[in-house]
Amino acid sequence: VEATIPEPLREAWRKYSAKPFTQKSEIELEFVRHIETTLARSLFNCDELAAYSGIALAFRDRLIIEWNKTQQRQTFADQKRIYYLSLEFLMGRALDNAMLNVGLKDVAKEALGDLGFRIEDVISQEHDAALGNGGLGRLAACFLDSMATLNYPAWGYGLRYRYGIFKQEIVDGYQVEIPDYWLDFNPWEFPRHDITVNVQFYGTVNKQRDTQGRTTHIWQGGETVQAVAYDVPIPGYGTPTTNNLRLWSSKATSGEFNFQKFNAGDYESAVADEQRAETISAVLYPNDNLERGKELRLKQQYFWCAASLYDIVRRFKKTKRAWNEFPDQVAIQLNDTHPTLAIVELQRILVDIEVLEWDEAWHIVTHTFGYTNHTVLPEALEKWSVPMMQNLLPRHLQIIYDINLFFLQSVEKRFPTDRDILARVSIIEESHPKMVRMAYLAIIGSQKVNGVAELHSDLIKTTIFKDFVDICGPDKFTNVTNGITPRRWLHQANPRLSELIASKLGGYGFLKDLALLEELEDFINDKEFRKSWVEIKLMNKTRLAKHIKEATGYQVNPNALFDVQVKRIHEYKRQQLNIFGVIHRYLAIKAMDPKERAKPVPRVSIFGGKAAPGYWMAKTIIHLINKVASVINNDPDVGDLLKVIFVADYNVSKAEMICPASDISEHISTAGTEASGTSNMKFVLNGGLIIGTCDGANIEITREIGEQNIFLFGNLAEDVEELRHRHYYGDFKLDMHLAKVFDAIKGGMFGPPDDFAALLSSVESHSDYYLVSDDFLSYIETQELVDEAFRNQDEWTDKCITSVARMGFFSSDRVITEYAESIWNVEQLDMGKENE
Ligand code: C3B
Repeated sequence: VEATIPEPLREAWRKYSAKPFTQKSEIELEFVRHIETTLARSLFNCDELAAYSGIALAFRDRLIIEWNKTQQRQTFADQKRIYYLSLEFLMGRALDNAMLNVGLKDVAKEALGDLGFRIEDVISQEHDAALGNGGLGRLAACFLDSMATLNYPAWGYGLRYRYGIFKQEIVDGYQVEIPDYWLDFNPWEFPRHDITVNVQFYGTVNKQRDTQGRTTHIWQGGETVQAVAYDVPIPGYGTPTTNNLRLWSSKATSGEFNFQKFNAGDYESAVADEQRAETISAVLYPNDNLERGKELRLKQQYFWCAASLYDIVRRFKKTKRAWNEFPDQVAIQLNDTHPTLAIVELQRILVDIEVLEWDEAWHIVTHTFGYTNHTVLPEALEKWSVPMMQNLLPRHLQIIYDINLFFLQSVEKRFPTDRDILARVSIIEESHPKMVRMAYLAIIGSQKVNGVAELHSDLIKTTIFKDFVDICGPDKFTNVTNGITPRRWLHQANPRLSELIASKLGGYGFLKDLALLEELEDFINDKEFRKSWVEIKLMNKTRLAKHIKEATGYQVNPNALFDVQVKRIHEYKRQQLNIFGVIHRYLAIKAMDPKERAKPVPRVSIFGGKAAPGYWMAKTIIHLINKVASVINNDPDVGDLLKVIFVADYNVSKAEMICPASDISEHISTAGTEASGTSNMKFVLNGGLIIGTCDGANIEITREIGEQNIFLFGNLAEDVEELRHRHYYGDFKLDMHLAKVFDAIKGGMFGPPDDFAALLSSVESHSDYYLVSDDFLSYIETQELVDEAFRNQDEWTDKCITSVARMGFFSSDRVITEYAESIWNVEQLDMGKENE
């Protein structure tokens, strides 16, 4: 039977076609129907989890109707599409976001209320979709929101991990990792069992001559695994556009490869093969800014690139265009080097399968891709061993060698006298074993390379990719400073603040045009407004205090200064600097005459973040924070003056609670190491101030909000190299205040000193690579300025309001518009009247 229903029958279909609901009664009907039928519960048998499931399924249906229409509209418009390839999409919860984006949260709240539920309790039942580690994955999620909101025809492509980032528990002060199996009930995905791609690995390459006498390469894989598509609808805010995030899940190919074993009676080994296939998409690698070179990770990367490319090419071929039009129809953005094999795969498809000439194919490839670099840390730059790649992807390695050969030939022609340049820029590093430098391959195969904040984009041009600027010209390299979606990070996370702003600006237009926030400055002297502003901050702090009490047992005072550092634990992000500063403060309080102790500003130092399971030093930092917390929090001399809290299992939904509750947040990386940072933007947008180094986007935040509204300290990026050099040659003296902190730790104040010996010696006797000692004095002095500023609550509020008003630049809508115009050359879909 034909898939398409003939015209005369269509009227009957249209009559019953689903309409997106808008009314409370319709939501109630769908809610109860799903609970009774989809969930097979008897009437009235409904707890909060079932209520979540029911309302989520109702909204899922709502989204999919618009999703279908969006796909039709985009097919019909036949414009260039964006494909965003990312190994991580740190989405967090979907229900609240879906309700807000389609503009029905208030209606849903009433509907749930009618049926006996509080919407907050229902929302909090949802398991975070945590398919990412940190900033890079969350950036991808913000981009999806903005691309849909701005009506760009865009697809995300990723992997459907069965296990997301692990759950963190703190046991005796140590991090313990618990697997995050999150797929028990996930109403937000649609399995597409009809959309599958066979992906091959291993095997051999044979040369053949075709009928025209040309040499072609036949890759005969030794193993084939099936990729199955799972689609996740991405609703835009205030628009019907609902884009698609396609996640691939791995599965054994049906029939063929276990058939022989099965016939031979080897049933168990046939099953083992099936399981091995499923392993590919089983687990997200839990490293942030660190690469480990594991074969399974390379397999993940190729599996995902091959399936995505097949899908993209299939869609292009349906339009029956000539190959040279491919770059006019397709823009593929590589989120870091993780998807670099897509470059090689497209060249392989064009040359080996579509039999284009090499040069013609390469022209198409190099006009299709863009590459975003997110780090300059050497340990995070991907390199794959040549023997591993030879084994797993023999044809791809050949193509990489050819790309490299042609590239080096062109370099040699242009720089005939520079003897070392070829070795420096070769995709192949001549080490033992040889390594494939993925960033170089990504640069050579892309039309544009961008960093994620101004300083970072300058640094990649002057340090790690310097030679490529000389070779490719400066125009290939550009900057697109990161941003965040104001829908999730203001409206959803801080509904009261969003409402207050809307009441002053005459509506929620700022959620689509964040620059409108600047009008807030007109209200800076409005007494009622300021009062509400302060009350909202206090309410948000009280909510966090309640969570802290439930999670840790510690009672914190919501009127104290909340000082927050939440992000992945990493030496370069310098949580150690923060906790050493806390110890310094503690020692100062202890040394005070009891009568003097009324003076310091009461503070709660809040930490949160996961350490990669194999990153021992990061785990030691977590341990120290927790030990310091248990000493300080139980010291009667200190009371409310200082509390230290470690919030376990920091994730997107915790961030939504924490960001609105900070007075000050810490973004204190060694200058030049944090490419951008994005939580800095979230905190300021929610009316908190920043203490930070001159690094990443902190610099542009300062430029936008004004230096008087931020607490900057520490050495500059341009001085780091020199300082490291001096340390290396023995010119190092531990800061005297830090020395006292170290003495306290060594004296056993926070438990057995041996537990922290390696951490202290990374500063004292291993050259203090991250400049903790060099920045310590400036850090503690600046923290005193923070105290002083906080004492004057009126001025503090001035700073907060002014800063929020000037944060318009950091919307991910601005970011996506820049990518679209300067890198992708893609246009928004004209929505005609629909978008009114
Ligand atoms: C991060 C960087 O560490 C952040 O500075 C940056 O804001 C974000 O990416 C987004 O651009 N990053 C990450 O989370 N994981 C990596 N492997 C590399 C960078």
